[in-house]
Amino acid sequence: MPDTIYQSSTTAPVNIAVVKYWGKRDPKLNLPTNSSISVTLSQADLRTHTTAACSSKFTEDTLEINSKLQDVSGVRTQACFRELRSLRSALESADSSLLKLSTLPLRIVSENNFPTAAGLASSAAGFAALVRAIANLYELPASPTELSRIARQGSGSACRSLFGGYVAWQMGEKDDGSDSVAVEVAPASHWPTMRALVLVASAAQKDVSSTSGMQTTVATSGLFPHRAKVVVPAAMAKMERAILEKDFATFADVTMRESNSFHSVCSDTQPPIFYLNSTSHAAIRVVEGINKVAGKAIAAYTFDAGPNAVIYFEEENKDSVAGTVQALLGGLDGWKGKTFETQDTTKL
Ligand code: 2P0
Repeated sequence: MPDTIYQSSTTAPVNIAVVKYWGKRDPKLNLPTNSSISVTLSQADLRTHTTAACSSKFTEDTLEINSKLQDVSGVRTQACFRELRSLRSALESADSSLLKLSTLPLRIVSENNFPTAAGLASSAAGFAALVRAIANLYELPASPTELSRIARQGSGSACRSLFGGYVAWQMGEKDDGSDSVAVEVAPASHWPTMRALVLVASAAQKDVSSTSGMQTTVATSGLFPHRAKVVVPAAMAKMERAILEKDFATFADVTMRESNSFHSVCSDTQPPIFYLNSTSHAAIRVVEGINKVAGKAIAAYTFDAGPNAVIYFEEENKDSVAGTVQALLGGLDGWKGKTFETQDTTKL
């Protein structure tokens, strides 16, 4: 049927790293200088919904995000389209009864259920949803880990959004990136009491993009090699164990040290990169205070490439953590807080 439109829809969640990805050893393939671990947030609150369609009626590949047409000529989007088409084309060559979908123009329509102004990075959920929507359209028999290899080329952190729960991105060793993929550490159901409070200090666009910031860090920071070779491998091992043992005190210790280590190499970059502001520092102080009063770590802050805080805690400590943070910081100008659950993507 020449005018038929074939389509498939999917969703992908937002993930927040607790062991941070910062540095590429190969910028073209998005191969990282170190492994990382993230926690996936509930899709009820934060997710990208994407429909991938193809038809001979379409004249060219298009991508629309939140109703705005995007440029698809960039190497990242092109890499994802090329890899997925090549997998479909291999299926078509092996089975001549299959429709030749790989030759048809693609139309991708993507929407976030959270405002871009929420200050949360959307590229991770965005590329993960794009890759899975096309893979579903093409009926590729690919596992989430196999798809993560493709999503990684769209945006590094996107490879972790192919899974729910607790996810590791293994940096890999090979030059072709075939072993730089995401794997599940544990499903969200393994530790279902984990909560994340997202505090928006500023919804403004960041000054220095992650892509250019991390490349300047790799090129200029004297602290960086120590972080990549010594600090992160130790943090990875500790964090995986903390997740498997549901040891919140260790989870919190590694999460906070990791955030501080990442922002330290940012400050050690030339010219220095400052993502945190005085409001972020206030959030750190409040979490330190909460943990001191509790006599143990019941809250853990982390910051990505911006001033917004994500504070992890367990449900039983909701009042002590979320309640205190809201009471102390909620009145500050521009601060907004919301608690999110963690969730398995596979359960949706
Ligand atoms: C992370 N971040 O692990 C770290 C922590 C920001 C700070 O992954 O160039 O948007 O597209 O591969 O994935 C942000 O970097 O960068 C990021 P690209 P990406 O979540």
